[in-house]
Formats: sequence, C-alpha cells, structure tokens
Amino acid sequence: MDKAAWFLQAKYGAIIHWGLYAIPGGYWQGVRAPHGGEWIMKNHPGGIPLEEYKKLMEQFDPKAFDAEEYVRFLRDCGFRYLVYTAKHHDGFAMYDSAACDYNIMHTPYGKDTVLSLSRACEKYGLTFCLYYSQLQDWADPNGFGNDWDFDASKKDFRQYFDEKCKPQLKELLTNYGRIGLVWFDTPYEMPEEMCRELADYVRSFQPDCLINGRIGYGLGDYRQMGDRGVPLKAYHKPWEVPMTLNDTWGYRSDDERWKSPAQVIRLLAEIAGKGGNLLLNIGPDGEGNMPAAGCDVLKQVGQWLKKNGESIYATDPVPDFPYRLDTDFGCFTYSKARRRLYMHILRYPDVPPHQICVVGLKSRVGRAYLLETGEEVMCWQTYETARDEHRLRVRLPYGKAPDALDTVVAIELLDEKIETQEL
Ligand code: JFZ
Repeated sequence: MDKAAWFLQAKYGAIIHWGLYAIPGGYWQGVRAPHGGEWIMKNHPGGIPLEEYKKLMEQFDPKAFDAEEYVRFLRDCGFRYLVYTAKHHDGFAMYDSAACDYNIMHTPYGKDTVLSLSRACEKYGLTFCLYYSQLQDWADPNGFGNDWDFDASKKDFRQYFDEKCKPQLKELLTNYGRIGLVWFDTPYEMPEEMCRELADYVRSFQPDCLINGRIGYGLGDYRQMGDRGVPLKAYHKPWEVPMTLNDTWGYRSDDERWKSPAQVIRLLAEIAGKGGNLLLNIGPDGEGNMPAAGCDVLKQVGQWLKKNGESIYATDPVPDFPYRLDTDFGCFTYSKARRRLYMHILRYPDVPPHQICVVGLKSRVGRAYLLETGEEVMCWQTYETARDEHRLRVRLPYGKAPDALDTVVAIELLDEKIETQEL
C-alpha cells in the first residue's frame, strides 16, 4: 500500500505549538513582541538573551496539561492526526533528549510530553506526528537564527547538524513508536545535500514516515502549502494546508481573533474537494490550558463532522468544473469509491425556489438527499442543446438552511467515472 494512504484519507489534522514561549504569551517584561508567540525570543527588540530565556524553564510546570485529555478531545473534534512541536526554533526540546540537556526533563514539570502524547494518540487512534525545526535553533551556537548571542560568522552549521539535529531526530524516530510524518520547517538556505541527507536519515529509521515539503527542494513526500494557501484547482498529489485558529501558532495572551466554525468548515470542504488536508493549529498556554474560545470552535466543527464526516474523510479530488459554480453556493467534494458527489451549501439560497443550478456535470445522477437526515431532495438534469450546457438542478427544502454552517447534499452518481464537460 502507498505509504501516504493514511494521510490522503485523514483530511483533517491538528498541530499543537507548545513550548517555553507559551509562558510569556507574547509579552516580555511588559513589552509586546509582534507576530507569532513562538517567535518571542527572536522578535523581542534586540532578541532575548539565551541565558534570560532559559530561566523560563524554572517556571515550566503546566498543571493543566493532560495528554490523554488533549488527545481524546481532539479525537472527539474529528481530527485524524496530531503534529506536535518536539523542538521549535527556540531550540528547547519538549521531550527527554540525551542529545541535548536543554529539554523539558530539567523543568519542575520534568515529564516527557512526546511520550505521553504519542501514547495517547495510540490509545485514541490518531496518527502521531512530529514537528522539528531542523535549521533554526536559537539555543545552539551553531544553529541558524540567533545572531544576538552568537557571532554569525563563527557558526559551523555542520556541527549543529551532526551533534544536535540528527541525534535528536534519531531519538524521536526510535523511542516513540511509529511516527506518521515529520514536519520540518523554514529550510531557508540549507544546502540541498544536507536536506537530502536529512530525508535519507529519517527514512533510515522509519521508511514509512512521511516528510513534509518544508524539508526543501521538493524532497518531501507531500507539498506543504503556506498558511491558508488553497490552490485554485484540484491537485492530485498529497498536500496539506496549515492554518492558525487565531492569528498565532504559539500561545499569545492578547490574541482573541478566532476563526469561526463556518470559516473552518468552508476551508475544510474546499481543501478536501481539491484533494488536500487541513492542518489546524492550537497553542496551549503556559499552564497547559487550551484556550477555551478556540476549543469551542473546534467542538462545533467536530459536531458538524459527526453528521457530515462522510463528505470529508477519505474523499477524492473533484474533477475541475468548467465554470465557476455560478450561484456561489459553496463547493463540492467527491468519493470515487462511494460514487457520490457532495454539495456543500455554505450560502443557502434564501429566496424560493430554494434551488441551485450547476453547469458542467456530464455524469448521470440518481438520488440526492441531505447527508445529515437522509431526507430526499429533488434533483434533475437537462442538456441545453443550443447552449451546449449540461445542467444539474437541486431543489432544497423550503425555508432556512437545515444546517446553518454547511448543508450537505449527497448526490449519487450512476456512472462509474465522474465526467465534467469540456469547454
Ligand atoms: C513557520 C514557523 O516559523 C512558525 O513559527 C510556525 O511554526 C509555522 C507553522 O511555520 O512559519 C511559517 C513558515 C512558512 C509559511 C508560513 C509560516 N508559509 O510558507 O506561508
């Protein structure tokens, strides 16, 4: 079986950014650092000296963190895999690392969170995956990025690579069971040979472990899009879109700009329809609490998925339609195996007749029904000879949207192969 099969079916993953940066939460000695909370060490004016930043270790004792509770919650919200920051750019390892002392075991908390989360994922059936910052390491004199503590001209990246990066990856790939994928980040100017060496190294321990596109030079097993970067057309190789749930990856005490459940569902449906995965982030605070407002959004998406998951999980890319879907109702997802097209109605037609017309589907359709309730909806096809248009009309239940977030109509296809009209 293709090693990316689980990934292609999963469609919805969670990423947790958690580290020492969660304690200051975007403010250092009363000064607000801009952008993501996880970048505070570098983005604080002049950079926070390593010796100062390290003192956060003494405060790291997250009483509210419970790996099982986290993962059970994520499973209930519909996530199929979890990516966890084993080491972010600040260089601090969130696990028991023999390769480098700068790790979670030397905090009052003193427990390995990669271990507890990997076990919880095993228990609740999520694929466990790791984020690892391979190039940037602001705690290592030879790592990339810290030029306020260390003289950039004296850096020997090879030394960091051989003495920290590789040994830590070996630990992560040998001590925690199966790792679904390694999520590398910010390859910047890392030379291609070293990226290749790193990819080979990962595969030498776990040949089935996927590597994301941010290994660089197209050496990954899947394409990593930018934050909320959705391609215009279906893309037929594995890909993933990362997204923050508010405006930061690591916790920020001042960030309340949460996306709405409707926004998340719209993106999830659009991405699934084009063949990709959505990787949604949440950043717990220094005490280990996941922000409550963010959790509410995740729960609502999860409730929608409980009823409509069939239209998302294990779906295939929809063939490109020749027109922009003219009524702007939303988008389609599609399952080849189930021979169903799913119409995601994100904007319910609010005036009677509550009808949607789509141009360009050639395949013959059978029955159509609301996925949540099974209620049949009327649908019919016509071919407009003079205009050379295949039209599909769907007549929706009268009144307001059966699901205010996204009403899904499942449309059964009679032909084995789905076909759209060439224009
Ligand atoms: C990187 C990190 O620097 C950041 O802290 C976070 O971990 C995020 C997931 O990844 O930031 C990026 C890198 C690339 C893009 C966006 C954010 N991009 O290509 O759009």
